[in-house]
Amino acid sequence: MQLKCGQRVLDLSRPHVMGIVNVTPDSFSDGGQYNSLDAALKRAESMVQLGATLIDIGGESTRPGADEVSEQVELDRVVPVVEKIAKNLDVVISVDTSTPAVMCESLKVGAGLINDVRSLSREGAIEAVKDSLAAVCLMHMQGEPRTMQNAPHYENVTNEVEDFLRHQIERCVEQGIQRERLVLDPGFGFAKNLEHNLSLFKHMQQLHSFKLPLLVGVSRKSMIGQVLNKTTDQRLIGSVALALMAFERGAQILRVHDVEATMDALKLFNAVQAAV
Ligand code: PT1
Repeated sequence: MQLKCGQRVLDLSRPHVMGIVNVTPDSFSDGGQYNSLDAALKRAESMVQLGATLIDIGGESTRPGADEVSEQVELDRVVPVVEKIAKNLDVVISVDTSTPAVMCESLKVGAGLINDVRSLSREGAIEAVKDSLAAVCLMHMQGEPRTMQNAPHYENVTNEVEDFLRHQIERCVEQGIQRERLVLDPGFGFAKNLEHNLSLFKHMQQLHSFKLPLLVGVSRKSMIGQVLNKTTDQRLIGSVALALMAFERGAQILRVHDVEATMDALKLFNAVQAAV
């Protein structure tokens, strides 16, 4: 399986690590140290050297409780970073945004994947990506980041995530986005309590029914903190463990803060698999 991301192609017969570069001043786990242009480029460069084949750039925090930012603020934060990384590095640039104007401007300067935690639900989002060659990640969430953790409820979380994604795929295809451009994400930590997250993780393989690539983001999230009773800066080992388990369950793209540690785990996994 292959995924076209603008001018680049990802070979999905092997796993891909997507390095997170937050360009928010309040970034939940890197303390917002990388909000200047050169710092973002440096961070991305080091991630690419360590093996990341995608860099995910986000200018709006979507962690639980986070407020939305204005379109202009998001444009100012994200687009110059996308342009700079596109000019300097050989990597697929993913843009973590729900804002149509940010999608449009990012695509013009070299974005290869639009990663929208709101699954292109904002007015004009489908139109913004439709006529590009970029891939699109559709993710499961209920409600909005600011309030999504207020008593989320499911009868069967995996079935409901599957139904939601089926609906989003159909909506996108009907409106002119080719199915081959889509990537799916269960949305760990988005309107889900610990029990929901663990059950969804366990049964993630069910989402392969769509025969579309799966992207998983669990890096440093509170589900790890809740099981291990650890703060965000103590979640590296748990993050790597879950990333490897996601890969075992067929996830092709792993969205992580810690590229080197994740790559080490994947390399060991592959070394064992390649043995006779
Ligand atoms: C994700 C994701 C994302 N996560 C995709 N994009 C975030 N495609 C941002 C917590 O529980 O999983 N997939 N973009 C970050 N969001 C969260 C959510 C961060 C929950 C932290 C938590 O701690």
